[in-house]
Amino acid sequence: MYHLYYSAGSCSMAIHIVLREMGLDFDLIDTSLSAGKNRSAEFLALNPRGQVPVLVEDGQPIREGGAILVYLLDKHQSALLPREGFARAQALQALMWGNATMHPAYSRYFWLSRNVQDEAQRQALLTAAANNIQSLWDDADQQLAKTAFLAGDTLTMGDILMAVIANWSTSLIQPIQFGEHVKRVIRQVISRPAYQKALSVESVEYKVAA
Ligand SMILES: N[C@@H](CCC(=O)N[C@@H](CS)C(=O)NCC(=O)O)C(=O)O
Repeated sequence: MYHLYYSAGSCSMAIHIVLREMGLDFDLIDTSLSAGKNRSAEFLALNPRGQVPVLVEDGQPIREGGAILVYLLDKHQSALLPREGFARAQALQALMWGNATMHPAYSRYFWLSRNVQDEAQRQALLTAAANNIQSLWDDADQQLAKTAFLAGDTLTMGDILMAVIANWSTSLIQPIQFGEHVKRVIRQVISRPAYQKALSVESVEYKVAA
């Protein structure tokens, strides 16, 4: 049995969805960031950075969303991450694009919004960070104009992570314009039963790109 430390709607939701996609036995431990539950002594013992997700298996914590996803998808032989060859490289590229390019672009924005006090400087920095996020979505749309999904013909983990991250866009200083191809994939991803169940269990409303 797996134990997932999560905060509703955050990057941990990608792990939640995948656990459901694979029909695995798990429980969820509410580590709400807004309620400060990620600063509890119990959670900091699992992740001193105070960040979700953390997956615990047999008493052992695994941190870093990208690592958790690859571990689970490999261990349970999910089609969301092909086993070998170029198909695996493409799927890993899509997953890491979400985890190591798109997610940090949003993290940068949220960090600036919390830490820059001077109003003029804050507006300028948030605008620059939002423009950077927009350019990443434009890249994704260009890719998805050429292929059905981020990694090619079939849906992989990267598409699910992309949909989770897209839903963080409502609180930005300027609205993100999602291209038609990105919206097409997001619609397919969020209509999956595992995604819908995760939204409902976490009480998260999907607000963008419909
Ligand atoms: N590199 C980490 C980043 C995790 C991360 O940024 N998690 C966010 C939620 S999406 C978080 O817990 N933020 C709270 C904080 O940084 O204090 C990963 O991919 O797991």
